[in-house]
Formats: sequence, structure tokens, C-alpha cells
Amino acid sequence: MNTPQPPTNTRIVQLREGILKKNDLLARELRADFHAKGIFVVNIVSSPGSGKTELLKETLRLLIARTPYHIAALVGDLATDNDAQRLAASGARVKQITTGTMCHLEAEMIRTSLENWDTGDLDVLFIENVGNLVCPSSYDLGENIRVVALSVTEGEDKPLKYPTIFNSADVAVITKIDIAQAVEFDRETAVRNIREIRPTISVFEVSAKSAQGMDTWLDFLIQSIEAFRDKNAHEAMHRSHEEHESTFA
Ligand SMILES: Nc1nc2c(ncn2[C@@H]2O[C@H](COP(=O)(O)OP(=O)(O)O)[C@@H](O)[C@H]2O)c(=O)[nH]1
Ligand SMILES: [Mg+2]
Repeated sequence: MNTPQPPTNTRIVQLREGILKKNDLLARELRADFHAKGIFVVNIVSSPGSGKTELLKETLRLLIARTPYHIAALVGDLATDNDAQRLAASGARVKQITTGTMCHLEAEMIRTSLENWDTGDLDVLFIENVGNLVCPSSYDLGENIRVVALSVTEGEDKPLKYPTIFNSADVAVITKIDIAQAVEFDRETAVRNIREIRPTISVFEVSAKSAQGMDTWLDFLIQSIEAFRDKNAHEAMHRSHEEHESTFA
């Protein structure tokens, strides 16, 4: 008689690799689609309570005030649409993704959320990932940049304890610096630990509450978005030049 066997470790690893591969393929399609539509995508990851929603709310508000960009945000959480409601106050288009038991967002969830949403005129899409320092690191969402937030209350050693999420990020934002002194935050050690894991990472230090550091962070974002738009415009010009040449060849 064949007794059902519990899955072996090898089988679990194979299943996990299969899921990640499927996500990578879909993320690649999403990235190509975002690129074709000229949408710059930012994926924000961190532990719960690091200040992602507060940072995003202020970032959206300032970007809307200072630029002509059409901006939207997708926000992931296990339960509730509290964050979507907080972000909607910025004036940006916002949609909540409720993941139930999943500790991260996947490319498939991004695609489904965008399907019934008017994104034709979008310039910038922010994604607030589910609060977790482990799961989101393995799931590409087709973003241009991945931002990891680390608040001053979490401890300077977190980059060393959760290296994968710091190693997969392009940018680190140290948040809540208005309360740094009260919690004896050691900024030199924190920055050194972040750079030990990811030497090339850009590090910003901000407070969404007091606005400290927000200008520098905004300047960086606007420069990144503009560089992306210039590259896209250049590619479009090149394509139309090639089409013109082939018509008259
Ligand atoms: N003092 C201070 N508190 C903050 C700041 N940003 C967020 N918080 C607080 O930290 C808590 C968690 O913030 P939230 O944005 O919900 O974090 P998330 O779970 O990462 O989205 C809330 O009580 C916020 O009011 C900040 O810049 N300074
Ligand atoms: Mg949040």
C-alpha cells in the first residue's frame, strides 16, 4: 500500500524555486510593460512599523506639489485598508492589496491590481510592500528601484541580521531621525552596517514628521525619474529614426 509521504526538503526547495521562477518571469514582463508605458516604479520594503506609510504619504504629497507627474500607489498588508486610507490624503490614486496570510507582494498581485485600474497616464507608481524583513526580498515586482527603510528605533544591527533585504535594495532610507537622540541611535554604525552588506547603496536620513532630510530624498527621486524619462525619450527617438530610415531604404 502506498502511504502518503510528507514532502521532503528537496521537494519543498523545488516548489519554492518554481514559485520564484514564475514570479521572476512575470516581473520581467511587468518591467517591460512599465518601461513601454513610461512608468517609473519604486518598491518600498521594511519591517512593520518602520514608517513606510508615513514616508510614502509625505513623498506623495511633496511630489504632487512640486512636479506635474501623475502618481499612484499600491499598498500591501495582511489585513485592513488603513494604509490606503492614510495615503489617499496625499491626493494620489491609491489601491490596497490585502494579502491574507502572505508576508510579501508578488508580481501576479501587482498585475491583477493594475488590470482594472486606469493607469494609462501614470508617470510614477509606488508600491508599499508588506512589512517584513525576509519574504519581500526574493520577490521582484518589476520595479526600477527597491528602497529599504530602517527606522532609528529598530537597532543599528538589523542590516547584519537581515542581509538579504539590504543586499537586494538600491536605496536605504533611515527613518524617524527626529527621535534618533531619544533612542540613542548610532548613525555611523547603522550606515557602516548597511554599507557592509551593500557597499554601493545610496543612504538617506529622513523624518516624515519634522521634514528633516525630505528635500534631499525628493531631489534624488526626481533626478531618478527624470533620468528614466530622458532615457525613454531617447529610445523612442532612436526607434522612430530607425523606422524612418527603413521606410526610405
Ligand atoms: N517620530 C516619528 N514617528 C514616525 C515617523 N514616521 C512614522 N512614524 C510613526 O511610526 C509608526 C509606524 O509608522 P507607519 O508609517 O505606519 O509604518 P509602516 O508599518 O512601515 O507603514 C506610526 O505611529 C507613525 O506615526 C517619523 O518620521 N517620526
Ligand atoms: Mg504601512
